[in-house]
Amino acid sequence: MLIEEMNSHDLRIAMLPYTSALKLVNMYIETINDELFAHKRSNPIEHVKSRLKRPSSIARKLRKKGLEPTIENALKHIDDLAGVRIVCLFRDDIYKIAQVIENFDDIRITRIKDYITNPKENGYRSYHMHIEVPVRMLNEEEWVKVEIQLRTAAMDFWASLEHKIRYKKDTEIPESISSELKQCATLVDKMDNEMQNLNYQIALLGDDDIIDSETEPTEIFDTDK
Ligand code: 0O2
Repeated sequence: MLIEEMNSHDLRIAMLPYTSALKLVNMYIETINDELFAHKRSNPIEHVKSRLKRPSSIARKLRKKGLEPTIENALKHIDDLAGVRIVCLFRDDIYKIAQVIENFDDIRITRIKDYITNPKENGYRSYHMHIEVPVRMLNEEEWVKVEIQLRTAAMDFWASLEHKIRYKKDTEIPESISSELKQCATLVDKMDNEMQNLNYQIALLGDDDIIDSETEPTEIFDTDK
């Protein structure tokens, strides 16, 4: 059956494992955040957003891949039905958090796409982890796919605007806008470099502990309904 023709009850049932997977991954991330704060007095995660992909977005992606937009195809061919975005202030924090996630015993890493080291042609930068987590359903345990995107706040700002332009417009993006966006991506990268350097210099002053210990671990979650 075509996704867009499914009723909301059937869709919710089909997506239940992904809803549970998101809860599990959010719990892991909260643990990482709390542990880093407790042991290192550091708050590397600025915020976390999680979402289930909308039916219209699933159908669009399947059509783009040349597939019929059915739920079976979605479950088989789409890796980001459940998605979590972790936004950090500094680029180094992205790799630190990715490393911690990789070390979790009960997470399978199936694919890494490092669009920070290898940005996309349009300037897009982010670190993508395709993972699987074990979800206990009523009758069985299932390994469920989740895509984690890690980026800095500056990369997130750029990607949000680019996403809006790309999906709002049915027509091709004018060359002038694409090229300006690409220039902005270069500026964002430069700013991320400079902020990272500044952060190192501040840490060398030896007061980084004082700065962070003034704050409790922040409320990092923002879940799309
Ligand atoms: P939405 O609306 O955010 O969900 P693949 O099957 O792995 O080859 P896929 O899944 O397109 O192809 O992989 P990719 O390129 O890693 O993209 C996965 C998601 O990353 C996208 O999901 C976007 O959220 C984000 N992304 C990737 N490239 C770009 C980009 O150039 N600009 C922006 N703003 N985001 C990007 P969706 O389904 O495209 O969109």
